Amino acid sequence: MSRTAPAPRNSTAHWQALDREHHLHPFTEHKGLAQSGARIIVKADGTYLWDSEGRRLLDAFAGLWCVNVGYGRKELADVAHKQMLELPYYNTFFKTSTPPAVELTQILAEMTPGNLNYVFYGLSVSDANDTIARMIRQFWNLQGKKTKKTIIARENGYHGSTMVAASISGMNYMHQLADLPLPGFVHIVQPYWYGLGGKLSPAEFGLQAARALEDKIVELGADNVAAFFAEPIQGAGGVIIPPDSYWPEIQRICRKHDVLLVADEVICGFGRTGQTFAAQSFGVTPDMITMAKGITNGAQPMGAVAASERIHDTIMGAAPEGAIEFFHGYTYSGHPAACAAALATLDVYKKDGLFERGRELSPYFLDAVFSLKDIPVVADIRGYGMFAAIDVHPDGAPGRRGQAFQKKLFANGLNLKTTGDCAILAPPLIADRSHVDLIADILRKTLVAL
Ligand code: PXG
Repeated sequence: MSRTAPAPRNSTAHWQALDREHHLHPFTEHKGLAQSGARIIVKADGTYLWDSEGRRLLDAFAGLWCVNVGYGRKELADVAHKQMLELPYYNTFFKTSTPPAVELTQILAEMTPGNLNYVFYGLSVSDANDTIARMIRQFWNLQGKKTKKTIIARENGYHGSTMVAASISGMNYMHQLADLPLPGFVHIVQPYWYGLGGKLSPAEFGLQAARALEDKIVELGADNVAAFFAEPIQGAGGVIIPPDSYWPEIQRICRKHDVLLVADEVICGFGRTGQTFAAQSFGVTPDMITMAKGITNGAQPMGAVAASERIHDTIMGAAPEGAIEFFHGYTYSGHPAACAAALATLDVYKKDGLFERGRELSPYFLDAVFSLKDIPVVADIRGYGMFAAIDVHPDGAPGRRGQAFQKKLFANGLNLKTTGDCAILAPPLIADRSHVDLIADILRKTLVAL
């Protein structure tokens, strides 16, 4: 117990001291946090955040890839408020539903590609990916192909933090101390041309990276492979944009070997690539997709799975011996306030034409980011739609310069995330040219002085 006088209530020191005492943070190095204290964010509006020191930060990371329609949207708060007065909670188990869940499902079934007409709700994409892994097992068991069990995903992919989602993820540092991946999850090379392409052209490398999937399927035997999971563009892994040749070849391989294709659209979905879902941008039709984040603008926790008719008909259809119950669900599946917030968010996308707006702003945004290429500390720049990443040359230990970069950006009024020595940009879709100019100015000023 400290004998020094406590910090005044509501001061930064007060929040930091209390936070340090009991709070276990996700993806955080706690020894370092204890020394520096947490950054305390106290409010937000539009594309800006404010911290407890009164500093205003332009948010070039949409919260955590969530806040596509911006902060402080009254429409979202109003519908959630109204719903919480009308029916704050009821479950969707045991043949029950609620109006917001019914309406949302209808709209999502229309928005999703192909015949992905069936939607299951969860709270996050970690649990949505668990749900998919479970559905896939049931699907192949019911199809009578009981050996089709292995899930293939990619190195450096991120699919969440539950035991199954972390096993699908291909980040070694997540696996190491937790004895992961679980049996039955394997990983292939990521389509990262800048890092792994060597002398190949992007198109050649895209085909080679896709064919690593076919090699793995042949090695394991197609009768043992259930599904391939991938983010259309890897987000957390550093905005890894596959060459154009990659996705069509992946689709061809999955179809040839009857391996289900699962697209994790949690970051890419809802306008980030210029279309509703990135699968549409890349011209592929997965069997299942996961979505979250931009579905409610982050204002309520929600994850969702969309499944094709084939999957639905097999899992939920009549078994030879009679009806099958789907023994899976979460207390908050289809939560009425979350569904209401999602309906309001989807309405804003439509009313404000935000997917078109992102598509129109994208060339200006990408030009602004690529204009930083001349700065000596910049190693690589990648971008697509309203995504971008800037790799800086390492300085000593990997990630050291990235961390210093992020810290200086905050000090200069820009919020974004760094992964190692890579800075990631995903501004809200409501951003305009003046926000892009400010992002580019702060980046240049900070990079030049790094
Ligand atoms: N899949 C993808 C593609 C994600 O980006 C998840 C699954 C897990 O979602 P939940 O809702 O369970 O958190 C995510 C989450 C980062 C970062 O560093 C990205 C996420 C989470 C934390 C950090 O970019 N995305």
